Parts: sequence; structure tokens; C-alpha cells
Amino acid sequence: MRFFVIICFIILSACQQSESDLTRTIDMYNGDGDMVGTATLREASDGVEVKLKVEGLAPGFHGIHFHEFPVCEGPDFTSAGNHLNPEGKEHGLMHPDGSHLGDMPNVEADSSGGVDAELMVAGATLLDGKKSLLAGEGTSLIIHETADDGISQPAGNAGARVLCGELKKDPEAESEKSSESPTDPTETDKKEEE
Ligand SMILES: [Cu+2]
Ligand SMILES: [Zn+2]
Repeated sequence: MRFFVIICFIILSACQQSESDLTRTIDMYNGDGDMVGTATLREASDGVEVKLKVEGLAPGFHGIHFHEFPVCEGPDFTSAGNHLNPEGKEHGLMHPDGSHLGDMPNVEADSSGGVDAELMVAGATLLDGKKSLLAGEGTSLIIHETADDGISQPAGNAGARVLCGELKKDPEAESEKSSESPTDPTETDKKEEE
């Protein structure tokens, strides 16, 4: 029995090791389709770390969230859907019945409009599961025109969506910016039914 417990521990630590090596990079685009930076994601024990480096924002605070679809169609990016919210909670890190899984603290752009920040998507994962950022076809990372107030419904009154980046479940699909015609229609139908 003890032998099995030890084996299990070894397997578990091996898994955790590989989890921390799990990373994904999101290319961030503005409404004109210009790439303005990246977000590097890393699986951590308590969520997903986000290292964000972007430029071209107005100086000051901006709301930032993961949204539910990996589709960034400018200039308004409504194609990305609502905030990622697999548990049906209210919006906002300050809301008593919050928050959405995709909610994060505001980021601050410096006087030249750049952001160099580290964030955490608490409780999220890049692995499989209900709280995965790669659930379904994937998700998207959106930065807003103004600050998220942390409590207003449905999205913190953060204004327009100004930057967007797609996080697709299939990394190879990520390199193709425009995925207009899926090669296998039957497969697409199946996935969009849920
Ligand atoms: Cu948002
Ligand atoms: Zn939200």
C-alpha cells in the first residue's frame, strides 16, 4: 500500500512539473488590425499567470478580461462575446456574488500608452476542465478603453473593446489570423452545438 502511495506522489509531482512548463502566447491586435503586443500565459498552481506587454493605449487604467470566444473581429470585437463565466457568477472582483472567471484587475498604461504588467487569472487553467481558458474552441483576451469599476453589470462599465487577442484551443489554428472556411463542416457543426 505504502509503495503505491509513493508511486502516486512521484506521478503527481511529475504532472505538476509539466504544468508549470505549460505556456501559451497571445498576439494582441488593435481595432485596425495592427499587432500591438503579446500576452504570455503560464500555468501556475493557483491559476494562469499573464505577462502582458502592449502599447498604443491611452494613458491610465483599462479593464482587461478573458472573453468567451476566440474571435477578434475589429473594430469593435463584439465577436469575442461576453466575459468568460463558466460558473454563472456576477461580474466584478468587488461584487459579493462575483466574479467571472475571466475578470482581472485593471492594468495601467504609462504616459506613452504602454503596459508591462503581470496578472493572474485566479482559479483558471490551461489544462482541460470547466475552468479552462481553452474550453470549447478557446477564449480571447480583451483590453477596454476605460477602467473596470469591479461591480457594475454586466461588464464593469469599462467602455469599448480596444485590443483583442485570440487564444485558440488548437495552437496551429492560432497562426492563421483569418480562419474563414473550416475544412471539415461536419466537425464545426458538432463543436458549435453546445
Ligand atoms: Cu472585457
Ligand atoms: Zn466580468
